[in-house]
Amino acid sequence: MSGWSHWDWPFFDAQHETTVERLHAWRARYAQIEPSLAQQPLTEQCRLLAAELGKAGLLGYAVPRLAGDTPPSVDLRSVCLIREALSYDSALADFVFSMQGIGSAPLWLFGSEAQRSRYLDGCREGRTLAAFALTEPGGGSDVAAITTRGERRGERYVLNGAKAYISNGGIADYYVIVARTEDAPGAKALSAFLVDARTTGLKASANVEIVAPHPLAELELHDCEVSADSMLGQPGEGFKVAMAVLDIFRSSVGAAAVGLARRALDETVARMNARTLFGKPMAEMDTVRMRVADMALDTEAAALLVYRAAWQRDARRAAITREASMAKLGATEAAFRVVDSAVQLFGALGVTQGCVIERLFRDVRPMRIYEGASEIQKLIIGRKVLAACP
Ligand code: COS
Repeated sequence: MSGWSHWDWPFFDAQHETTVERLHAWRARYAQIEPSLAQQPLTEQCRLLAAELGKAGLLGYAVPRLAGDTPPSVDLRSVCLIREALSYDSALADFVFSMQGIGSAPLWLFGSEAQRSRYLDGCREGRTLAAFALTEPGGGSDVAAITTRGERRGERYVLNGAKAYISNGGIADYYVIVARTEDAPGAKALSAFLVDARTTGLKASANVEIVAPHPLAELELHDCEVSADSMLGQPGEGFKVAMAVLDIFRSSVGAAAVGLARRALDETVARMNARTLFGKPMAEMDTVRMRVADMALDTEAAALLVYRAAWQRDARRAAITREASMAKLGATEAAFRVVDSAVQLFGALGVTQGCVIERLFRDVRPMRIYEGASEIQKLIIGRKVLAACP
């Protein structure tokens, strides 16, 4: 990771040296396990990666231990450093890490003592896989329009509806499911539930295949009964739960995108120096130099947006809705341009199956869609900027 020296930026503290040391150890371990991992089916790869990430002490950064009355939180700069380094080598390892964070955050942010103690240690150790079920077949961008119902019947809620594109669907041990619990439209009628994967009436479909393979399924909820104390937070707080989780993890999607961009840039630099065209190394061609300059600028600017947002949340304990959206939007769009340039400079090899650049191209594309499409990030940023104007 030649360009990976930014952890001495002023955004970081002494504690981040430990994060970086753990990442160096992880990369050495990953190089050992990668060949045998690749022989396993996708779901098994995810379980093994979760166990390894747990053993390496990395999942603890996504699933924090709770200390007394201090409001639970992650060190977002560490989460971003980890996602960047993981995605540089393996988008699947990054996926596993991020899902443990996204799927556990509703518990450590809003869960009761009983809910937390049932699952969080397992999440931190990589024994328990988590999932967050927000998106529905009717759409994912408009959270306030969720149609899955949660009807109260005495001391129980009965869930009916469907969820789509649920990461870890089919392999998760539990799901956080957002459903409409009031007979009213809008954001304030939603509540979040913690549903064990073995609950009767909850069914996951076969794996949905996408360009960047990872466990992904549709969920069917048919008279799925849960006790009233399965709710996370208060009735009507489902939208708040979802936004709180997204506010934390959105900037880290940008970090994962930076990891892909750095890998594309490093691979491109190596190839441009090695390959001769029209009698000289491609690195000596001005057209190549200009494109590589754009790639480097995009990568560095993206990293600055990401670590600015993470620093702001960690150091100032401030809400970072606008900065997180900027980091997610700026970094995923930039990484897409960088990887696309790498494909162009690699020529036919760049679109050949098995070439690292081809894999990066498939890995980067969905990032502009999930955890809030680019258009949603623009909507959030535009609203915030306009509301702040004098
Ligand atoms: N943090 C805290 N509160 C928030 C918030 C946030 N990030 N965003 C909105 N709210 C509050 C608002 O302040 C508002 O409260 P009041 O009614 O008390 O004023 C309420 O929640 C409703 O907000 P808003 O009117 O902005 O909701 P909209 O339905 O217009 O839009 C967006 C919300 C588009 C931002 C939301 O639906 C969203 O993030 N969509 C993308 C979802 C996504 O990322 N899906 C992919 C899931 S992959 S896990």
